[in-house]
Order: sequence, then structure tokens, then C-alpha cells
Amino acid sequence: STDRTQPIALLGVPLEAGTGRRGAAMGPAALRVAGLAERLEALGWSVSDFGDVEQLPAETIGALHLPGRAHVPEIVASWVRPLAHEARRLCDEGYLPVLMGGDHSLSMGSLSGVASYWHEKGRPLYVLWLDAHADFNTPSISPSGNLHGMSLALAAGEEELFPVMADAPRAVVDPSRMCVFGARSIDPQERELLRRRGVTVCDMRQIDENGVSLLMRDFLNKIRKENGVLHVSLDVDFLDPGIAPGVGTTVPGGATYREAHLVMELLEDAGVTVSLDIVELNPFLDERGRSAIALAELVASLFGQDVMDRPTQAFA
Ligand code: HAR
Ligand code: MN
Ligand code: MN
Ligand code: MN
Repeated sequence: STDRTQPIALLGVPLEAGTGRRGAAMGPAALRVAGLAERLEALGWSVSDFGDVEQLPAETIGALHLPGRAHVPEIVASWVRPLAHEARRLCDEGYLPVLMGGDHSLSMGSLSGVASYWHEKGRPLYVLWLDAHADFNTPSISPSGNLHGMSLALAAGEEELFPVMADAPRAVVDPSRMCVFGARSIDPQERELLRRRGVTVCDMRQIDENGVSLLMRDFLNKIRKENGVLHVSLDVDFLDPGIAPGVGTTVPGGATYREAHLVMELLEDAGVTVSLDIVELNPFLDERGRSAIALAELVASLFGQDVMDRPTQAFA
């Protein structure tokens, strides 16, 4: 279902300024050690690892003034502005970009670049946000000021956050085309904003009551019906801390290995994914690389690793 003639581009984003603690900057290195590229190559993909994105020097950013609380937006900007350019360039050159984080504020850059490309192509861009959190705060409502809790809001066009991107390539993603999946920690005002903007939120209760497959198929069928494309943003804390302890913001009651694996297989069957973030991996907090390895395995399933090479009939 996925087109393996399209080359995959890996790009590291060792950014941790969007979070309250250190360690996520080691994420790209850990994903490489876990054999991400090799696993995808073994599945028949051509993979180019472009190394890590280059941070802009601080003096090219200057002081950024955001309303409310936002920690070190200048440092986040110094990563996500060049990232937006790189993500856009990779799309232009025909690659399927896979961004290896780094904290979730990196999606400000990846989604900006990817959205600008698909906006020009005239294809509706959808976003699947696999996360314990919705990352839909704005500086004026954020309880923490941490920018990794605001990246989806920027993509949805919340203007308070626009100074972070300045004139980097960008396009607004329609919030009605966003699905937050696996949520179990959302702040009160963030919840209100998600409602007002019309974001679909599949929280853990809905997953428990309906199962992954029903909810995912609804979303994926909508994308296919509209001839849309999908950006997937995979936050490690989507997974239960028992299988992925290597993240700064563990929340109990996360996706099991089997649930996450099914999400990946359904994505592969649907064949609509055009770009992927892998974020929030904190190797400093991991246990013998388990979280990095679980992520590499799940991403391999998203790209076609299969037990019996038996596609489901869901999208026939
Ligand atoms: N919602 C909280 C805040 O804005 C916590 C956000 C934590 N975000 C992540 N990424 N770990 O999903 O501060
Ligand atoms: Mn997140
Ligand atoms: Mn999260
Ligand atoms: Mn399959």
C-alpha cells in the first residue's frame, strides 16, 4: 500500500529547550543506535540519513515577545525555523521526511514545512497526534510555559505562537483535520480551546470503549475519501510507561504495545502517511534502550513490517 519507490529521509533534531528537563537532545542518537535506518532498509526502503539539522546562531533570532508564559522561545526558534526549511526542502526533493527528536516543540518546524508543501500541492493535510497530551496550549493559557505543550496549537493557526516561526515556510492546518489519539492529560483551558477549534480528541476512554481499530478507521477513511495526506506525530508518552519509560512526562494508562502496533499497521494499510515525527525520547531516562527499540519496531511496522504479509481488508 505504501509506495516504496519514495525515498525516506531521516533528520535529527536535538532540541530539548521546549521541555522542562534535559536529555531529549540525545533522542536522535538513540534512535540511530536502535537501528531505525537499518530496519527500514531491510524492508526495502531507500533511506538517507541527513544527520542533525543545524541550529541558527542566537543573534539571528533576537528577543521574541510572546504574550503569557513561554520559556526560551528564541532557542526553540533557532531549531524549528531551519527545520521548517529543511522539511519543506525534503518534500520538494521527493523524500518522505522522518524527523527524530528532540522534544515535541520540533513539530512546529516539521509541520510548518510539510504543511507549506501540501498547501501548494492543493492536497488536504491531516495530522494524527499520538500523545498522552494534546499540545494545544497557547502562551496565554499554558500552565507551564513549556513550548512542547503548544506545537499543535501553532500548526492550527494560533497567532500568539507565530513569532516563533517568523517567515519560515508555513501553512495553517485546518483543526478539523487533526486527531489527537491516546490523550489522558489535557489542561482545562486547553480542553476548551480544542473544543472551540473542532479538533477530534480520541482519549483513552474512547479507545477502551471502541478499540483502536474502529476509531482509526473512521479517521483514515475520511482522509482517503478526500484524497488527503497525513502527517503522523508520535510522542513516546503515547505508549504506556511500562513499555516506554524513556520520556520526561510519563502518564499512566498509555497505549499497550499491541494497541500501538495496531495503529501502525492500520496506518501502513491506509497508505496515506507522508511525514513522521518521533519525539520526546529521553535516553537519559530510558532503561537499556527499551524505549528507543520499541519506537524503532513500531516505526518499522508503520513502514510495512508485517507478521504474515497479510493486509487487512479495512481499506480494500
Ligand atoms: N499540557 C502540559 C503543558 O502544557 C504538559 C505538556 C507536556 N507535553 C508533552 N508533550 N510532554 O506531549 O505544560
Ligand atoms: Mn507531545
Ligand atoms: Mn506527550
Ligand atoms: Mn501490513
